[in-house]
Amino acid sequence: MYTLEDTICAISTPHGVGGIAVIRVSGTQAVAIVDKLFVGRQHVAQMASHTLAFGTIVDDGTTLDEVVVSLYRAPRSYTGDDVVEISCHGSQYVQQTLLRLLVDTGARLAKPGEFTQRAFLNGKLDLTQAEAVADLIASQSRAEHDLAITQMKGGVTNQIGKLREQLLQFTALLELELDFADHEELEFADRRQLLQLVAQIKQHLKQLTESFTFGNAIKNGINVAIVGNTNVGKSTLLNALLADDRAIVSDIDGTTRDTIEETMVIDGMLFRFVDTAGIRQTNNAIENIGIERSKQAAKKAQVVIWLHDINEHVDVSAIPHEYEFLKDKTIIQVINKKDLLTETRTDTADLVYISAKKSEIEPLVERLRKLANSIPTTGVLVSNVRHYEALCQALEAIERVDSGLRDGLSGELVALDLHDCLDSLAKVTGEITSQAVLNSIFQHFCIGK
Ligand SMILES: Nc1nc2c(ncn2[C@@H]2O[C@H](COP(=O)(O)OP(=O)(O)OP(=O)(O)O)[C@@H](O)[C@H]2O)c(=O)[nH]1
Ligand SMILES: [Mg+2]
Repeated sequence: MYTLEDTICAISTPHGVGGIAVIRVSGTQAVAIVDKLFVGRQHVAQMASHTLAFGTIVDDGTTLDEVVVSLYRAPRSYTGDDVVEISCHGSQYVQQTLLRLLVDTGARLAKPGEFTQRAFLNGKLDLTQAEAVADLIASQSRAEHDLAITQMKGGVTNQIGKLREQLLQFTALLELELDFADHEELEFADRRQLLQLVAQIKQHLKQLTESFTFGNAIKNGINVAIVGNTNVGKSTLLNALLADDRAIVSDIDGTTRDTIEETMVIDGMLFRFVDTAGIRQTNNAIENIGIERSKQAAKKAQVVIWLHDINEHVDVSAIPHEYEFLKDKTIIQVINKKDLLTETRTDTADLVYISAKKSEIEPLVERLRKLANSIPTTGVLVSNVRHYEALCQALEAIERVDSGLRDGLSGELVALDLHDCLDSLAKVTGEITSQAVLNSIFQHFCIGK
């Protein structure tokens, strides 16, 4: 579907009106095409690479706009092709006309992510770095941003490189054994050494796959479900957290029917709060659908805020039977409407008191802050499902190598599993890939990147 021969173009800045807009042209004909439209002190073809020139874009003898062109000669450009970027004024008319002129002159409209895909195909980036570009563009929190930058700088690639080194060392030892299979008395690579090396690789792969829990939380946000009986103030709490009148609040039981999800960044970490329908026995079919959705939201959440009304008899150990599945999640037990409290209470349980209505929610926010800070954000964390799945396959393969060695499996068979492991790692960086995988990755990019 994609070819490297075409010269492609797209508006790289957001759609709409702006101060300036940047239109990017990449390919062997980029310079020639722009030169047919650009009038400056010199032709683009005569410009030195990595320089700018001021001039006008002329359409049929009339000036369309005054622009600045930047030239990046292959291979020292983002895509690895010749790239010309035209900075024009951000009028939609100018942008669209310029794009049409480029197409009329021989360029083709770029598909989503096609510039980055070219960078990958031209060997400027590996696949993890290309994916990091999309993650960086989509990042909403500091942690997400840091994760993308580490990956873009080759964090994951370096880890894979280390693993591959260990694996090659292992293969060399194993092959030495294979070469001398006729001389059983010769033991070049003793089993202990091989097993030690396998243990190291396994440990390394385990660390990487386990880091996905954190990486995923950073990338997709920490899901927090606000759950509790009707009328305890769940929607009021969501509004207080967002400092916005997002959800409908009323003293009628069963006000919230559908789940409402909103995001917020606390201490650099993205949180996804889900307000849910209050739990109660009801014959109302629609409300029951809402209650079922509350359960689903709680199932998906990593953290549950279990909210109680201060006048409710609170038995925090008594999570309703049908919510048993919450056992393994982080549950924060919160007592709301503390403004209604007249006497002081001494609780043994770990309860957080708030007044959502009065926006006195600091003790709860403090808990969330602690949670945000407990998530490691430095070092290499796997945050991409595709990487996670390939690393899990690599881990499975190395576990087979391990048990194969212990069970005295022949060297050739062990080598097969070893190659499986190497192949899985190569899938992460994109050394082994298919057009279908590439399409599924790049279709999620924006046009112009
Ligand atoms: N005094 C007091 N009232 C509160 C507080 N928080 C919420 N309320 C009131 O409690 C009532 C119910 O609030 P909601 O936020 O709609 O409760 P909910 O848990 O979302 O209820 P459902 O959607 O029906 O499950 C409203 O009248 C709120 O004004 C609080 O901190 N103090
Ligand atoms: Mg509600």
